[in-house]
Amino acid sequence: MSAQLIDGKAIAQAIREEIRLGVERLRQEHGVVPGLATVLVGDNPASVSYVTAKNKACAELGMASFQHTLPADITEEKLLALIDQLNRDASVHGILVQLPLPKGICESRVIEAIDPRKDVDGFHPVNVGRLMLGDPVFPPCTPAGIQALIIRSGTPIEGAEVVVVGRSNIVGKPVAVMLLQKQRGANATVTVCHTQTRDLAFHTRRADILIVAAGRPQAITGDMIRPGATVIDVGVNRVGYTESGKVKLVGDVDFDSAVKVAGKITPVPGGVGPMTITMLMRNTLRAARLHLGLPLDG
Ligand code: L34
Repeated sequence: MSAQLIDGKAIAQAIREEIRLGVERLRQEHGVVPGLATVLVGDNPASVSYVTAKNKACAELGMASFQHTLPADITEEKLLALIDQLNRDASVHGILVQLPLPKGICESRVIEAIDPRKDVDGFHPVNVGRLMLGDPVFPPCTPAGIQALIIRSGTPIEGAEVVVVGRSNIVGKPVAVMLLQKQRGANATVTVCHTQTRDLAFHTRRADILIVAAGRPQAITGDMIRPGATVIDVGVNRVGYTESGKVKLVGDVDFDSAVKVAGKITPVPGGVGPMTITMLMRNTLRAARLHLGLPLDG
């Protein structure tokens, strides 16, 4: 038996079409075009490719994007000055500072400088707090994408045993909180594993839904997966080049062994990645609606 593939690209495309219609309606009814400012510091190849994809998605959905590319040796002061300028720019509804930032720049200080009403990543402490309380204005993009993938794959979340591998502020912690909430599309029993977990496989084998954001290539193998489980692979690791000279990507799950055991599984690429960008687009539309005082989902 081989697991059913969860096609993140196709699901992302379907959601993007809904967002495109929302953007079009906002333009017609209110004369406002949602605008996203992206800030890229340095030239990390993965970051360059993700930010490029984000700006391209804006164009495809009828949104404006303003790309700011800064040298890796920029001072924190100058970066903070740019953020201040974007906070005050009325054509900018969302601000995204691509992470990680170069050494010497304090990420938390930069994130806290973003106006929470424009924090489309949902990383500002105010937005993290709202997420914890169960009523986020900007659900963080990768966790929101994961939740949407699970729901659209037809896997029930209510009452399920969810195991998250990884406890980062970007993925592990927020996705655990989201799936724990007393809400539709959540209500799971959530376990969070990490580098100090004593017996990782003991936990992962109990999972109906296994979410892997370990940050380590192929950390989870088929023998660690419960037969029939839904497996969400959040990892995007660049591990050399294919024969045709393209970057070779692998996830945090060893796909070849996992696909034989899982019930449903996301591929890398084409799984969570496209969903992250889609949820950023949704949050940018929400930011524009917030700016206009409109209901966020509309
Ligand atoms: N501020 N920094 C901020 N916000 C984020 O939401 C991110 N993240 C993570 C890194 N830093 C961030 C992203 O955007 C990771 N991430 C991200 C976005 C898109 C993709 C992967 C990670 C993606 O589209 N992945 C494609 C393959 C792309 C490729 O060829 O490299 C995929 O199909 O998985």
